[in-house]
Amino acid sequence: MAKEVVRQYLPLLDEEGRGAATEDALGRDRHYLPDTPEEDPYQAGHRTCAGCGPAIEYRWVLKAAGQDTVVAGPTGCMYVANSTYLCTPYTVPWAHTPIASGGSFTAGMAAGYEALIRKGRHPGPYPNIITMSGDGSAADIGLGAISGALYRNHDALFICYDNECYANTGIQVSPTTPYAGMTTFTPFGKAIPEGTRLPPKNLARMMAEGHPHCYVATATVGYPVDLMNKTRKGLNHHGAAFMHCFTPCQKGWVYQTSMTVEIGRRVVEAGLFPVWEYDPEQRKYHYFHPPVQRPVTDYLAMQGRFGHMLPEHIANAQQQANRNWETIGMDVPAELREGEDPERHRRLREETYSMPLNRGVGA
Ligand SMILES: Cc1ncc(C[n+]2csc(CCOP(=O)(O)OP(=O)(O)O)c2C)c(N)n1
Ligand code: SF4
Ligand SMILES: [Mg+2]
Repeated sequence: MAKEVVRQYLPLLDEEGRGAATEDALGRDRHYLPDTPEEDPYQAGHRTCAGCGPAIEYRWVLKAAGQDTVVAGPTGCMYVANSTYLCTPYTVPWAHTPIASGGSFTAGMAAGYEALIRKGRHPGPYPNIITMSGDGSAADIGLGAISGALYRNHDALFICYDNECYANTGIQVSPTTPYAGMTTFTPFGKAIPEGTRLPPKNLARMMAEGHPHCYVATATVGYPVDLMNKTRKGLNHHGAAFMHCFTPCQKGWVYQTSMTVEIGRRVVEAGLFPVWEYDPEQRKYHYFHPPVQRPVTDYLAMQGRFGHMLPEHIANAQQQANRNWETIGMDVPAELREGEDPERHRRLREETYSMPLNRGVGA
């Protein structure tokens, strides 16, 4: 007789009751951490760059998932920099997959574990099955395989760690490279002064709209507890779940190493990466409303990849952010509306901030 497939339940971490919080001048909780698990299935000793956002994301996700987890990683920085011959930083089973097949490999793992448990060949419970693909894989080369796995509703969590470029092969443009983000394939010049002219692919929204039975969420490394809880919600969801996580790449984006987490917050506060959850039962989006709303320059000026932007480009970026504020149901303050006018940036250039010259604001 077929055995029952028993699923795990991972309790959510407390995001309220922030007794130990110390707030910064802008009213943000800066140092709050609940009782996080002590286990670290992603250990120190890997070879990613200092301040690597994807490495921070890997660590928090695997901390949230715990030891009864299996992980797949398609080709990208988080495969290459983490695994040298006979050596990985994982204390859980991990497999590399070709860049195109993170979705299909993970679907196979999920179906395989179900079958083994039913046949009594794996003692169970059903493990936490996670694949973490770069944006080049999840939004481009491996998109079809992930979409197929989501559609067939395999019980696994599919994560895109988004460093907005093909980092491992030398910081080339990817479908999630933001407007005006410079990469080695989109240098700025006379013909295309903004570098990247296209808007980024809205990957998470595509996944939610296209697979309405799946749990879908966006997160950033700027909000670790939120990232851990969304990992757990995705794993607790019976069926396929997708998470799109914003993960700064200090090598490709050119910023001070210590600023990774700060950039993960500022992108949200600048309205350029809305953080939300899609609940498949209610078929509704739940948007996070950050307590601080900033001009996009507070975010852009921290990174060398935006250092070439001209006033009209900054105005375009502010326009994009303002539309995002409207989409998530927040008012657009007058100062941010004025930022849609290139003239304002021409005037401010000499006075308040240094676009297009990058001085590392916030460092
Ligand atoms: C089919 C295929 N095309 C190209 C490559 C070369 N390649 C290896 S890693 C990589 C970059 C992947 O980018 P992304 O998925 O965003 O991960 P990141 O390196 O940014 O972490 C590429 C293009 C490959 N391995 N397979
Ligand atoms: S290039 Fe970027 S993504 Fe790759 S290891 Fe370095 S910081 Fe991380
Ligand atoms: Mg990438």
